[in-house]
Amino acid sequence: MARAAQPQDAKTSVNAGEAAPPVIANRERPGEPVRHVASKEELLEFYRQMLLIRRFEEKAGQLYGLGLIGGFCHLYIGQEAVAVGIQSALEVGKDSVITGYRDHGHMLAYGIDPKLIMAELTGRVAGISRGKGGSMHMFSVEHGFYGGHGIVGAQVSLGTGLAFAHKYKGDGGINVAYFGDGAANQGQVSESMNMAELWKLPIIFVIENNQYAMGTSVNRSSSEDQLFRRGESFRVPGIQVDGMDVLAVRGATNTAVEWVRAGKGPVLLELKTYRYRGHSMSDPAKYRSRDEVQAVREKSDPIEAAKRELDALGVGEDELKALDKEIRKIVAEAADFAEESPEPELSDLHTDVLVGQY
Ligand SMILES: Cc1ncc(C[n+]2csc(CCOP(=O)(O)OP(=O)(O)O)c2C)c(N)n1
Ligand SMILES: [Mg+2]
Repeated sequence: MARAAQPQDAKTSVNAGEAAPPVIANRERPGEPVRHVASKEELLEFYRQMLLIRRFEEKAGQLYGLGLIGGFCHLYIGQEAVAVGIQSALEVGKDSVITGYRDHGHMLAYGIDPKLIMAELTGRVAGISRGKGGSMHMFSVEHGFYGGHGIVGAQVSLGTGLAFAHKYKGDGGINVAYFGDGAANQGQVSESMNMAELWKLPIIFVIENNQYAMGTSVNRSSSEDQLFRRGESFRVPGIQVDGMDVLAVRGATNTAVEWVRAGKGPVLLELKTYRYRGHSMSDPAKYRSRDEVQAVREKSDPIEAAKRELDALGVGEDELKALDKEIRKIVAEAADFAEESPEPELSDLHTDVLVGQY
């Protein structure tokens, strides 16, 4: 029989709403996350990164419209605070990251050169995966960025494998595996959580709950739509976070990182966020109203929220305008670079497919 929710149930959740997770007796859980306290400089840097992602994605949308980007292209506009808040808490080169096809923002937030990412989108040889991965399949082993994956949910099992490797090698790294609300219903995600908790693997499972999986809303597809509870039957603690607030994201990530790095096993973060654009560039978005999108933009935009906080910290409009100008220049240069770089040679068709010879 279901038990009534207790006040202490909401302890590990932010914005948990009325629903609260059951308490598991005598079990240590990560502490209650607190909103990250950022200096002016740090918040300005988060703002800069979020704006870079937004302007980059707007430009990618334009290049797609011009026919310069082929295949699928999934934009990250609206979700910027998630990648920036989480990636900023990781150690590049020590930790590993893996995500789905909506991956441009994660790479940018990890400090990867926008030119190399844009050239990958246009399928040019100067791209980070030599123009052969495209929007959905970008990689940078140097940064510990293991893609970019098109099979929904598959990155979660692969991320669990990366976490196993961190533990096996004893390199002190952790893995962050990002996936969507739709992917959260994949069987392999549950299998991965079970194994990760059993073996106390150093992994943070990150559900980017942008409310939709293609045209299906989370409430239509999920019997339990409070996705931070998805790990409960495997004893994976879950934290629900306002994914439109970069400092809330960073605060929850701090808590999760501390727990996971200490060898206590996985944590599940559910980031409540929203995508402003269609699922991909070819989505007419008939499953939701314009008013719904507009309302989120007006009330919860992560960049506007950071701007208001910067204003309160004394950062003037002029400084932010200059920053926007600088970012537009970086993005324009990336687009020029991506258009001018040559396509791969035909002889490259069979290279980089297998790591070794068989
Ligand atoms: C195994 C598998 N099933 C179906 C698809 C088709 N598909 C691509 S994206 C997608 C929706 C996934 O939504 P979500 O996990 O919420 O991620 P989001 O696109 O919102 O970031 C589906 C069903 C796929 N690529 N792989
Ligand atoms: Mg989704």
